[in-house]
Amino acid sequence: MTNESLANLMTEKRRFAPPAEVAADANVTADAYRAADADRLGFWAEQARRLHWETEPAQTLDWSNPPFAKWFADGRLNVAYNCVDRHVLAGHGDRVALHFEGEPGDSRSLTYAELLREVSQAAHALTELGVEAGDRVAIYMPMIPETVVAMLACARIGAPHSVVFGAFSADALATRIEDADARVVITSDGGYRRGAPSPLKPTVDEALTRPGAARVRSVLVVRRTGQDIPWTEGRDLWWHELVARQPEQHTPLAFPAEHPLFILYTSGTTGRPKGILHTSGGYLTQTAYTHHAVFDLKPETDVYWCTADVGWVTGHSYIVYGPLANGATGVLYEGTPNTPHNGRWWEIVQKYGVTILYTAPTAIRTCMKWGDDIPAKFDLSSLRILGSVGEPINPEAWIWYRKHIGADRTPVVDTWWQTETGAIMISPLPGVTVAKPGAAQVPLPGIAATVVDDDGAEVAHGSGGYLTLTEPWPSMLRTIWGDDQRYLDTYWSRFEGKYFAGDGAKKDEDGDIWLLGRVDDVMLVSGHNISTTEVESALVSHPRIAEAAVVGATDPQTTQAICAFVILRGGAAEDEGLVDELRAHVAKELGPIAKPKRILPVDELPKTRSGKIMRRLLRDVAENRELGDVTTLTDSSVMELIQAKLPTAASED
Ligand code: 6R9
Repeated sequence: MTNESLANLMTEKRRFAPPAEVAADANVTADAYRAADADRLGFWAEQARRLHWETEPAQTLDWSNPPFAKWFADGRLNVAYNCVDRHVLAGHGDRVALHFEGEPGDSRSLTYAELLREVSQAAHALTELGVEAGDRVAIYMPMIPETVVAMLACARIGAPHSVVFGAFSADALATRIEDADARVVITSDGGYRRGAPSPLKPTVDEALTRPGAARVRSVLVVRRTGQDIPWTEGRDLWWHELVARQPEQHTPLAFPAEHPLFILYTSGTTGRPKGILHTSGGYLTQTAYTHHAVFDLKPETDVYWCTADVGWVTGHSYIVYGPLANGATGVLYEGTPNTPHNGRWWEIVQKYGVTILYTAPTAIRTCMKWGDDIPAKFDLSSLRILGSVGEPINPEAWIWYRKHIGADRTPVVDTWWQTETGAIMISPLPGVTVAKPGAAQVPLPGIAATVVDDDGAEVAHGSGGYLTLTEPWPSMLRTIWGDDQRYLDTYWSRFEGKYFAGDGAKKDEDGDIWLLGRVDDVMLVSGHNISTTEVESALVSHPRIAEAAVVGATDPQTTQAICAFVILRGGAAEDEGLVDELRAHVAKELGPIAKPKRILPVDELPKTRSGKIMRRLLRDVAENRELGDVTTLTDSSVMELIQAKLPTAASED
């Protein structure tokens, strides 16, 4: 794959140097790059010392059987002890670990001492249910403190958890329970979403009727909404009954660094979902280090909020493990950004004095759509660092984020990583990097990444290709659960000796990395490769457009034709000239070849809960096919609305 141009992504020429006050007091300076370049493994061995090891590791990396890595293999530690106990023992028991904000407005702040008590009791409860080290536990929960407690309780007793998104269907849940052979499920009666209680337990009940999930023997249920729920005596147990009667002290055992910590499923393009396996010591080292470095976390004073769902890897690494390993004070919000009003997030920032905010480009663009006046009503002056993750952030949204949320003052860090990488890999450092809006820019210290061509050769500056990782890293996936061959085939077979991430990227003239989206999404138009990211970015740079999703639909003349689905900015009205105006705008930004054949204004785009646009479904619509699997959509009615609009609004040449 080559990319024809990056004209639009790179038209934003402004550069943002780190603010003097951030640079002066930054956790990590440019020295970190030098140290890691001089001795990569020594650098990671040093980072591992952030953790408490029951047995200090003498080995750093064992790469004798690539690509099966072992990091810190002779070290022993307990992950939950590192995230909770040691902060209490260091005298920080009264520090808030989590400010929980329920969607209906209820709130609860949990200190590290309280978290320790709850995690200890939950660990005893799981043991009482017969869970032993190595046994898998499925967690199907809303965004409430008990979810974090449940994850840490599993970690404490060495039982790998498999968190399944609370929005997944009974079938999706059943397949994941079966693949991991989980015998215990932790869930809740429900959670609050969009102003109403939304049930979860009935979905678990349904999942457990599937033959593959029939071996589950216990379902532990947190009471959150108080709804009436079906109950199976002998199998179902209330959390508040079982957990609350357990002893408040629990002695954690140390496990080898390579002991499995969790499995997290990502949907493969075909068939069975892939259970990404992460282990303990390397994962915790890199999540803790990156959280410290990329967000410049000062645990005594910062209030850190990652808006991701805990069922996404971002929730695992940057709500739970990284921040808690660092003794951070975090915010956990249960609901949607627009319940009961479009300013709910900013109200939360104001209420808790949030200093670091980590969210997804799609959320930022949604806020752009709602209008600048909404965040302007709140006091956001506490914010000092903003982060982005999940998709390429187009320069327009980057600038908006910095200006309207960050008072034109805060650094914005665009962090590239994946479920498979476990932790952030490519990102600016807020006190070091001169930021380029729209680019993730540089591999973090200790990380080796590059862009290669079809033959696996590194591309020259100014060229595009495939993003690859060229050296093992501590938080890398260890395998696909139960399927080493699929691990080899999926990630290590395309380029000899390199991990291929599935993303297209370009190196600019300075060697900085710009992400261009999944290579599967690249369009082929009359012999030219065009990235969906670039056309989307060009569309969003038009003042009337808030969001855009672009797909290539099969076309008899041009191989693929560019189809764009756009959402108008708050207040902008759809008129006859709009589609022509947008096509002309893209032609001007990127060249006539990138001009969309069809542009369809819509009210919403199909997205997963982690905020990724499901282009696959839009392609189905654009090609008049029946829709594929919609179970991972946040809101499946979106597709019906889009389909209903299709025939009339399309613009043809
Ligand atoms: C953490 C997470 C991974 C895919 C990844 C890429 C896209 C994530 C990005 C980004 C451009 C960024 N992605 N962060 N693309 N810039 N800063 O998102 O994990 O859900 O596994 O998705 O997301 O395409 O390959 P996951």
